[in-house]
Amino acid sequence: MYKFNTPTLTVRNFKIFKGMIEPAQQSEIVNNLREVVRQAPMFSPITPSGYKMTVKMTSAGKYGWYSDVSGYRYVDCHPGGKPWPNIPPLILGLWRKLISDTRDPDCCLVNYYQDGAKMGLHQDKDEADFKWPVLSISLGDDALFRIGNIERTGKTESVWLNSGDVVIMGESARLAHHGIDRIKTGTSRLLDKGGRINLTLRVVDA
Ligand code: MD3
Ligand code: FE
Repeated sequence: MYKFNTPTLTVRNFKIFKGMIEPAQQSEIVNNLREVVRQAPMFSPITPSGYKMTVKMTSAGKYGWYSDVSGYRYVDCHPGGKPWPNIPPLILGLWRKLISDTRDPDCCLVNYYQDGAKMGLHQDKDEADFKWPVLSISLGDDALFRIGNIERTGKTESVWLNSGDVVIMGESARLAHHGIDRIKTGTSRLLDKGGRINLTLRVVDA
């Protein structure tokens, strides 16, 4: 189910490709995202327990990921009411090259971390089927990524993700707990206002 088979490192079946996206292409992706964010402005979702997430988000594609007190889910419109913008072709091209040229992702979730934003340990299980891997692209400041187990508890391992790194989470990694503990502010000049963007490409429908 994925076509690139020489990861720089593999941690608990998370396949990490360091620096796979060259700086010029990173800038091009950021330019494409400016248009996505213009059409679908970032917002901070509310968790089902009522906390405002520290990460800002938006999405592109058929669905966007959304959360409020009613729960986590995929929705077909931005909270402002408009459909999500299309996934930029350059980003789709990476999915087609690395994962599948017959099944496109249904969602490109755009996470933006600034000023101490983090994401607690969680599983991604709002999708209808877990047979497709999730593809992650890191842009901007370095992030400390924590990898856990299928179960909520047990030992975890941490790795730094840098701008241009790509991670593929499939098979046993697909339902592993994971999170972002912290961002090292000012480690990249890719984004004018600093911080880190993570893109995750996901198949949502079965
Ligand atoms: C493992 N994002 O959006 S990307 C998320 O850097 C999320 O913004 C983090 O966790 C970030 O849900 C980590 C790595 C990642 C993304 C999706 C996964 C790991 C995953 C889905 C299943 C398993
Ligand atoms: Fe996740």
